[in-house]
Formats: sequence, structure tokens, C-alpha cells
Amino acid sequence: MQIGIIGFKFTGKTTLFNVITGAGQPTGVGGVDPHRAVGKVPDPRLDRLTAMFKPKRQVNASVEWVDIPGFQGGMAADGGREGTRFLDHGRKVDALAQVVRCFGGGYGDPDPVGELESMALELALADLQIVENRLEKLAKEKTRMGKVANPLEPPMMQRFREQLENDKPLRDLELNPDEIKMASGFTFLTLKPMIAVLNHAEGEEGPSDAIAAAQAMGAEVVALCASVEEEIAELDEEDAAEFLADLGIAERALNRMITASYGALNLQSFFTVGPDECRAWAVRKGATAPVAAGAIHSDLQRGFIRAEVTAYDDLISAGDMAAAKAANLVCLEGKAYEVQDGDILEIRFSV
Ligand SMILES: Nc1nc2c(ncn2[C@@H]2O[C@H](COP(=O)(O)OP(=O)(O)O)[C@@H](O)[C@H]2O)c(=O)[nH]1
Ligand SMILES: [Mg+2]
Repeated sequence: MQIGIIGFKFTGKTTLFNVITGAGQPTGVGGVDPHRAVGKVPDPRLDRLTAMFKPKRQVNASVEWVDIPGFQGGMAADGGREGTRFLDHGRKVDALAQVVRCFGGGYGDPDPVGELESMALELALADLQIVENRLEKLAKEKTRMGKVANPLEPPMMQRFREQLENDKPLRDLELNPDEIKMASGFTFLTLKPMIAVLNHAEGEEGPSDAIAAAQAMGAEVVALCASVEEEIAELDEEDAAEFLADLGIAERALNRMITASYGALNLQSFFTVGPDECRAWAVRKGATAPVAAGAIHSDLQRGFIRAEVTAYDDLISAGDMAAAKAANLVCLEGKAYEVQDGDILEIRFSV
């Protein structure tokens, strides 16, 4: 899973990227090329399972963070090289996290609502261009062949155009499964889940008008102070905990970014356990057992027979797997079972 960190220059994108990945990239310098780093998804439940099963290794779920520089207003309209590059990086990620400057200081007065609106407009214009091009192609196809290959596509694209012309993101539209499939090939930016990261000064909070604006765009909201988090990242665990308590920060930036990303992408975790490996996996909420099995390996989905399912809390209260089985807390589930957050799965399959 890839999360793209976007936003205006000097809003704290690279600072945040460093905080959550430990990458140590230079900040305050602008730049053209994206930084990338893969980070573990922390999960205390997985740590506890590792303590219980003592496997050879623990494998956390992971997220690739991409620090995408180079955003300026007016890009989609002028079609320049920087804009194209920025938008292309944005199209390749699964979700967009826009860092918004809410701190003042040397960079002038902040305008968080303005930043959110400019970005939304830019992304909508870029999507509108794709929709217009596509509608033009479809019209030509109709003239030449007398019909279009997929009659469901023109009405969908017209609906998209109307939405974007009203400066509204495509993620607000209700799409049926056919439309989701048709739309997926176009990598629309405003269809991507969005996280608004309100980067405020030390001791402040996310401004309420920016929170409201972000929520109205269907974004998950995280308010943090990236430069304070950067200082905390340099401390050892004990000092960091004390510093966090002093500042009244309940959760660190990485955890909050992960929670927001899982929320925006509608993801949940399930676990596999055993003597070799205890591992966390991410699947969409509502995913059935075979789909979850497919996240592990396509053979497990293809040859899926049954899943042995233990809820994390049940396993913890039972003490170990044998006790959970003895207490009938391990259930055999079929193809229709919807995986729940924290499920421990053992897949029975045959290929
Ligand atoms: N006061 C303050 N400064 C910050 C904060 N986050 C980042 N900065 C500073 O803003 C400047 C730009 O940060 P950078 O991460 O390079 O921004 P980018 O251009 O969006 O990648 C740097 O000098 C940072 O130290 C913050 O939360 N508060
Ligand atoms: Mg940067």
C-alpha cells in the first residue's frame, strides 16, 4: 500500500515523512524527485501474539510512504512538466495525504482552508481533463462504429464531468461495482481516499475552519505538529514518553497517520500465527475469508476450503490456542464469512 504525501511547498511534507519513516531527508529545501520509504505498521496486538507463539520472526504490515514535492497552484491548467510530474506521482498511490501549513513564522501567514481548496481544485481540474478527453474519444468511437464498446461508460463519464465542474470530488459519488471497475483504470485523483494533515505550531491545535473544510471534502483529519514530533523522534523511548505526556499528545504521528490511512482506505488487520512467523495483514473491511486468504497467496484463495477463525480478544482471554480450542472459541468458517478486525486466521485449502 502506498500513501502519497502532497501539499504546497514548505508545509512540512518532508518533515512529516522523516518523522514517520526515520528517513532523515533534508527539509526546508524544496526539490523535484519524490522520496520513498517503506515503514512497518505498528500493532501492539501483533507484538503480543509474537510473545505468545515465539515464532522465528514477526512480520508487521507495511506502508510505503511517498513524499511527493512540486505542487503549485495553477498546474493542471498550464499542463507544464512539473505539474504533469506531480500529478503522475499522485496517480500511482493508493491514498493522498495533504499536509497543510497551519503554522506561521518565517513562511508568512498560514491559509489552511485556502491550501485545501487550491489542492482540491487542482486535482479536480486534472480529473476533468481526463474525463473530457475520454468523452471526446467516446464520441468519435460512436461516430465511427455507430456505438461505443461499453454503453455504461458515457453516462458515467458525463456524471463525472458534472461533479467535477461543480468542484466536487469523485469520491463523493455513489458508484456501483461496474462503475468502480470502469473508473479504476483512469486513476482519478479525486477518487482516491484523502487525509488532511493539519500541521500546526507547537502547543496549538488544528484550526476548526480547516477541520470542517477537510471533513466536507470527505477527508480523514489528522492534526499534529511535525517539528515537535521530529524532536520527539530523536529522544529515547523513556524521554519521548515523558515529553509526549507533558505536551498532552496521546498518540505519535506515525500511529495517527496509520489509523487515518487505514480509515481512509477502509482497511482492517487480520493475523496469521505459527512457529515460523506471526504476521499482520491488511484487508478491506467486509472482505470475505477467501479474499483475505488471497492477500496471503493466490493459491489460498483459489483452493480455499475453510478458515479456522479465532478473535484476538478470545485468544488473549483464553491464554493460548489450545485453551481457546478447548473453550470452543475457534470457529470453522466458510466462503461467505466476513473477516473482522483482529481475526486470527488459519486457512484450509487444496490446489
Ligand atoms: N514552526 C514549524 N515549522 C515547521 C513545522 N513543520 C515543518 N516546519 C518547517 O518548515 C520548513 C519546511 O519543511 P519541509 O518539511 O521541508 O516542507 P516541504 O517543503 O513541505 O517538504 C522547514 O524549515 C521545517 O523545519 C511545524 O510543525 N512547525
Ligand atoms: Mg520537501
